[in-house]
Amino acid sequence: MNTFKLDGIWDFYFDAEGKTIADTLPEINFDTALSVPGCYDVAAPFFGKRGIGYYRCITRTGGSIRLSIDGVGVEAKVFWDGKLIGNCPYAYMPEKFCFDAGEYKEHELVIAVCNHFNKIYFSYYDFYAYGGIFGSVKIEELPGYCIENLKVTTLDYQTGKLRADVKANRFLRKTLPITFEIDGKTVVTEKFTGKEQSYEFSVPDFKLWSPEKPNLHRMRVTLGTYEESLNIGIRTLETRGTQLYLNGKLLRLMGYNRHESHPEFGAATPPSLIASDLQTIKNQGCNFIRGSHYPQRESFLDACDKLGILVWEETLGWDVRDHELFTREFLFKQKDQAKKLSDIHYNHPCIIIWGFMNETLSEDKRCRKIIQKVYDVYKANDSTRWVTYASNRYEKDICMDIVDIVAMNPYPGWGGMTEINSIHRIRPRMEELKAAVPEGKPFIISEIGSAAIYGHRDPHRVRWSEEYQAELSTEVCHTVLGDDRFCGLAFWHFCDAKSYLTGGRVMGLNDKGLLDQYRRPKLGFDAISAYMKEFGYAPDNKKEGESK
Ligand code: ADA
Repeated sequence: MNTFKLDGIWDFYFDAEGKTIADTLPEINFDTALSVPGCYDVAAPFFGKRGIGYYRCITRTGGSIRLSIDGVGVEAKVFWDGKLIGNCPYAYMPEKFCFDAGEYKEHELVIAVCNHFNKIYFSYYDFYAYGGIFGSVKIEELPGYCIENLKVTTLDYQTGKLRADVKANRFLRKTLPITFEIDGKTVVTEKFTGKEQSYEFSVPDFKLWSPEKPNLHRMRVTLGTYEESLNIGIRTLETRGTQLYLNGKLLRLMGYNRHESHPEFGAATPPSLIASDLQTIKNQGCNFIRGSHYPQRESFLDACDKLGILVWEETLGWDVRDHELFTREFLFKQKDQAKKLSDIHYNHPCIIIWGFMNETLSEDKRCRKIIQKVYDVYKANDSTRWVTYASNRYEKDICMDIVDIVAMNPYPGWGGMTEINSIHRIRPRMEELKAAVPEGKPFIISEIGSAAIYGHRDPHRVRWSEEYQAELSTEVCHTVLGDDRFCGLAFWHFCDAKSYLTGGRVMGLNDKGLLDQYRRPKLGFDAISAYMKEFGYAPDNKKEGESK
């Protein structure tokens, strides 16, 4: 089976007048060229523009194929030899399309990308809506049928027993042999009949996956002449009272929220930058990233699997206002995203939390229904992971009982702008928040932080100075990390990220990064590093290490 990526330089045309993508392609004069993956609105001549970008590549293939696109912004339609074959309705969401590519010869693939706001990506979100193709474009030449969905679940981390749930696509109409190999050893040889089957087996010479020892096994599955290979990690998540456990060991999460954002790449950050961001986080002693506020790239998740960085991945939806929130369309789109995301990224051991609807109206009964429904979709599709949303309704929140982990985004020490310094407010506020969490629920701080303009130094430690951010970050570490009532902490945020000039964002940036947008550390980053060096954050994990 032939598989290849189409990443490279594609033909490009920008229609500045375009508002929505039609189902038929117009006559296009591809007058320039751009990179895929890449964003068209991060550099001249299309910097900051909104419209439709048409990307074209010519590729030699044929027969039954599966085309994968690892995220676009803000939405896209996909055309094969001029014919519409599918939509990418959600920004950042990976999509796959199986179709008959025709005779084996050169074909034209056009991806039309529109970066106007839409009914899931609203203009008031506090992160820039980039236009482009954010991840790789891949083709798999199929024998007609294929495995549409493969879910590998750890059944018992003590014996290395797994279950693989296999769903074939609708083109499979006969019984075929299926095999599973792990690290080159065959563990299952069976017949695959019908559309869906499950297999249980033990991994020979298994090693557990954990943040400290991110051991991966290589799995190869063949169904008739179809095959696919993937990395798997053996690990189990569990809650005991208010505490989180991974493979039976107490787990403490410490890290950052992170946007896919860079001045030169926009949301199409290259694997080299992703890997160096993750190394920076890991070297500091952190083990956790909240992928705020949308689905993540495959390269990011692959790197987290390999480096042992735990991930909260979430659907797109940020502080959505009531007239947009309480519509059927919004609920449908949240549920649809939750299902797609938990299908497509199911096999990444790094993902431990599925999230949705950042900072929603969780004090409202009508919103409670939505939260329950999206939660149920995730849980029905994946009962092995924790599901939550990040709340900023605090004491008023009426939905905390629904989710597996209560997550809050408080900003004590940053608000209260009439004071010169509000850092003394952090401790008492954290005590109040602890009291607001329902008894018996694990609790994490999913965002906390303060703005600092890179290079802005001030002897009086005023707001927006690096000193203020450093002092606040240290106080947060002291308050949260030593206290067992908190299972985790994610600073807002790893690095500065492009937003808009509206909402008081200096230079159009969300400048609460501990690094600036070019990844230069501010004093706050060093302050956290110093804290981690002195105190660590998960003594239990640190002392013991792990054998199996
Ligand atoms: C919220 C939100 C973040 C960011 C942050 C801020 O907590 O979830 O996306 O906008 O506020 O910087 O104010």
